[in-house]
Amino acid sequence: MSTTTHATTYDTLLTEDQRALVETTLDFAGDHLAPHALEWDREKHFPVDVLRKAAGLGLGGVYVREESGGSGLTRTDGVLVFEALATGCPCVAAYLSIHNMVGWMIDTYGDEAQRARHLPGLCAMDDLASYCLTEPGAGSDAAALSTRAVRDGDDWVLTGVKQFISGAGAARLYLVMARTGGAGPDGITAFLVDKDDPGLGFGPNEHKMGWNAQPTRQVILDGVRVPADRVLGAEGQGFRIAMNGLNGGRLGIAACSLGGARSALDRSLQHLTEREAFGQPLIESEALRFRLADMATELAAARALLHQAADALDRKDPQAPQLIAMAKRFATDSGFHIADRALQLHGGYGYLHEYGIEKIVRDLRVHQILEGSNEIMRVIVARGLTGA
Ligand code: FAD
Ligand code: 2MC
Repeated sequence: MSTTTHATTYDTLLTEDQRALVETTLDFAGDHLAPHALEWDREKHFPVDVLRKAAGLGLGGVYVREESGGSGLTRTDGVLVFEALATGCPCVAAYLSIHNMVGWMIDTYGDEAQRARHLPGLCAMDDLASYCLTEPGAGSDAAALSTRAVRDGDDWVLTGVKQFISGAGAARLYLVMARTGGAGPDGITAFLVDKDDPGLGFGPNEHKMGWNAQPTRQVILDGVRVPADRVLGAEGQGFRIAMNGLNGGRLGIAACSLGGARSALDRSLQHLTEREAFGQPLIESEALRFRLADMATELAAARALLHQAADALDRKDPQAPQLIAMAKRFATDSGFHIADRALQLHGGYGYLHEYGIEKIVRDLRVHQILEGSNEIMRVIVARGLTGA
């Protein structure tokens, strides 16, 4: 499949190492994700064995420091990796992004014992991770969460329900944000909960529009008792830890939208070149060529903004959360619109499962909702502008 639509937009800006990273990841996506993506979508199959293969390339601990057993890549490298992976399957790539968000949080906020306990398994993807912030009564307003953790002697006892948790049931480790103090963000603490902890249960796998190659379930905490060493970071620091994790996660999800859109654009170019109507290939139609040109332009603009935001996070720029919110909003909206236009360019074939375009549309739609909806991204950007 041609990648010429993209080479001019960013390849020249990459270092040799980054180019090799992109090539390796594209090969992995082409060999191990793309050929099976439609079947996984149909069968609602979560390809854990393939995730473990990805870990062999260092993709289980992308942002985990090398001294902690990870790949020690930057956020700028990370957006390249997740865009490339998502060309094969945005859904599987997005789960990997979530898993890596949790790994980074443990490496960054965990103590030595926590890093030693969890990171080897996470980096090898022998253990999968889930990030548990959302609740039935608290989604966008995450600081209103009501899952409670009550101190009992040396233990904490957690009670509540987490909603829409990616990887739930399959994951070994659940990073749970729970209320240990008063109302608002300062009363929240992050906990490391193990699948086998008594009292932990799961709802059924949700029936979804897309993202079918990974499970989404409620995580039900019914008096889950954990020792005090399961607190990640300090008591009351959980909301900030959760938000700092999401800064990186939002970059990853945005990159997955670019990868899906890139694949949809490549397929459209190929389809218009091969499909004939009115005595010539459709690609000869200027209207359709202009459509492709706009899609490629939007993709390049979204990528440029995303790379700028990733660089800001690497530099620990205080403006990074705003730039990330801009990039997440723009890249996920653009990605979805590019995929939707690709579907139109395929005519009736775009609507058929076997052509793979409608799956990309379904998968990318949710990126506008999760890891902070695009309305919340606007809230963050507007607060940055107005200071309130
Ligand atoms: P609500 O908060 O109820 O929002 C409803 C609508 O109102 C949205 O359009 C929202 O943008 C808008 N809105 C809300 N507040 C404002 C405002 N102040 N200004 C303007 N508009 C506003 N969560 C996890 O913690 N972990 C996961 O692994 C996870 N995975 C997910 C996987 C899937 C497939 C899905 C669908 C969700 C997942 N989520 C996960 C949850 C996701 O983050 C939330 O769905 C999202 O944050 C929105 O919350 P909500 O669904 O409660 O919507
Ligand atoms: N980076 C760093 N710190 C942040 C931050 C960010 N992106 N966002 C907030 N904070 C800090 C903030 O600076 C403040 O700290 P301090 O008091 O020290 O200054 C603290 O967190 C509280 O922030 P706010 O006062 O802004 O809190 P508020 O409740 O008003 O709103 C909002 C925060 C709306 C930005 C937050 O609730 C939010 O991001 N909501 C969306 C929830 C979300 O993204 N969910 C995703 C779930 S995961 C998922 O979907 C997956 C698929 C994995």
